[in-house]
Amino acid sequence: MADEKGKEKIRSIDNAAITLIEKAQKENVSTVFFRADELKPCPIGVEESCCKICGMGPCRLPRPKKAGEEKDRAGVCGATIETIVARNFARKIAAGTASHSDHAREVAETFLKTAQDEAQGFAIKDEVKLLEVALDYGIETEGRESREIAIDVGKKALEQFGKQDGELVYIKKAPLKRQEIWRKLGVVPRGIDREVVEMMHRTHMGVDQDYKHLMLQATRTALADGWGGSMISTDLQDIMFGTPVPILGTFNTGVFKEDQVNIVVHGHEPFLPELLVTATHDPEMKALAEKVGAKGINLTGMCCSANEVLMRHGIPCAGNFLQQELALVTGAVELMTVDVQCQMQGLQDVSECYHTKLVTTSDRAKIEGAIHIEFHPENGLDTAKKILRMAIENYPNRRHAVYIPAETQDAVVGFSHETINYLLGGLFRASYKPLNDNIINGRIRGVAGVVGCNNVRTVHDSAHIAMVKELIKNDVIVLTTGCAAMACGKAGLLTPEAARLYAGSGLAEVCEAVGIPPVLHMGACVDNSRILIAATALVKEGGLGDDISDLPAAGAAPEWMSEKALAIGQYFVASGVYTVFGTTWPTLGSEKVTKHLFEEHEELYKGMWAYEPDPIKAAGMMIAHIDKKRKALGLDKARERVLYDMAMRRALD
Ligand code: SF4
Ligand code: MSK
Repeated sequence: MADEKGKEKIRSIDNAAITLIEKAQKENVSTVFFRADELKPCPIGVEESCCKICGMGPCRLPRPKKAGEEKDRAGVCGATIETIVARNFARKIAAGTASHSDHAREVAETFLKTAQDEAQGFAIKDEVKLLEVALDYGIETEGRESREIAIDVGKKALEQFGKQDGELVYIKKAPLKRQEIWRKLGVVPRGIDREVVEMMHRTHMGVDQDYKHLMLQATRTALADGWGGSMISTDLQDIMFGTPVPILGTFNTGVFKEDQVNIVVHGHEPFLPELLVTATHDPEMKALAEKVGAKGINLTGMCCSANEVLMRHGIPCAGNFLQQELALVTGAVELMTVDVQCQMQGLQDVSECYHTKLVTTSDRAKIEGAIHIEFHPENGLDTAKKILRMAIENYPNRRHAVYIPAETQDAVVGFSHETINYLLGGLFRASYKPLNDNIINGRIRGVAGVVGCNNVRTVHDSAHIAMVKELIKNDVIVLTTGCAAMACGKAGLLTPEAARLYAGSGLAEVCEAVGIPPVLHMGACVDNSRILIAATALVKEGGLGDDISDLPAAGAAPEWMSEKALAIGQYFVASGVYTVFGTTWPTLGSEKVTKHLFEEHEELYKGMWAYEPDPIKAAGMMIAHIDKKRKALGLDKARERVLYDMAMRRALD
């Protein structure tokens, strides 16, 4: 489709996505890409200069168009623009934290049912991790059965949500210096639900009206996500489904098979996807597939559900956030399941254009028009088989010519903190020492976490790939999760060969010696908690300072779109990480709030936010920060940033 100037609009750097967007256009199927053309962002809302939390508003307070026309801006109640912008930002953090944490609650409840033998098809798979987590929770393990320990772990995990005072247990996993910073500022979360509820209360009309004070509670809320809900999800999912180890995976929409029953699991909770993996091996299901004329059953994933089953079972990933509707446009998908988060309502309309059955499975999320089959752990395997049967029986109903793009890309995925520890140090001396040594000797310049979503307001995947290539070229090893990880997978950056092709000589040398890619896939959005633990392990190993903020490290979400990303960003900043977001920035309506986040947060947390939509410039900012930290550690010798000229960038693209 052409833009206003008649130029063909570039929507993705992924050829599979491009061809399916064109197919959708030809078939007159509405997707996020076309809806975004028709619906431009509200210029007042985009900078959050608008308050609509009471019936006297909405109060719209745009910035003056010309310099020099600045005047005090306040809503009908007198709320200043600082209060309004901070309140909006804090509410987004509360929503993001609530999302990760409600997922975690579901995990903890299912974990407890599993331990009590009430969950059909689940088991305690990783007993070593069970003991580690029990230790974190202060649970007695000596001479006790795994089942008893697991019941106590499940109960203790659930307590984290309703606690009213004290501290979340995982807070003590952070470096000691970090804990002291949080305690001094009074931002240690007491209980997960409590912080979210208090945030919503304090942002109600006429409550907390001091932007710095609001941001302290926003920080406490975000920490309840990163060092609370998300970490609980990661740990308990690992115990139930297995801690990921490196495994071969395949990315992109080319993973669909024309002559097989194609199913997509989409969303975030790994319960049903895990049991669908089991159900696809059932001989009865295989026979049924044959009976309807299919050569097999092809289970695939989308978004973070994909990450979960990809890194534990090698289930292929059909794409990231902006590809969810496009997957159905292939005409090859018999059934897509969705549970919670990041599933577009537009999926229903697209599914109706083809033969696809869209099935909602969570008791917390329905989509009008979709089939609702609720998943409960008590009869989880039966539900998985029922859904699988429905998919198989839908195979003969394909009514359009199937088009499956050719693009697929193999990758190595599943680098948990435990695996990195083991891979670097070996079984008998598992440690981060080789990584620390290589950072100290300069072969590796630093570490970057590149995470987050796709956003239709940028060219799909372009910012992720440009940023990650720039970082690894400059010897910065990248840890990645979520849809960013999938972008990297599709672009071939999650292979050991990528080190030779794209990394600087120092990083390439280390990757080749250890046999790892220069970009490490660490899982789903909740698994950003793995990055916190990896950063803490680097600190504890020694030689790189005594806090996360001392590390030559930075974080980024160049294509973020969800409120969860803001919660993640705030807990990274509050953990001492310099964090750069792209696409858009939701506090630009207030210079003071933006300055507070971008500058004054450094004084408070030794980490701060930054905003830069150009991914190359953003990578440059991250590298400059890494170099600043290297200098502070006395490691600044012999490091020069590789600057690209246009020809080099074109070659990379
Ligand atoms: Fe307007 Fe104040 Fe009501 Fe917000 S709380 S909508 S600023 S009157
Ligand atoms: S799915 S939150 S679009 S990473 Fe976790 Fe992707 Fe962002 Fe959703």
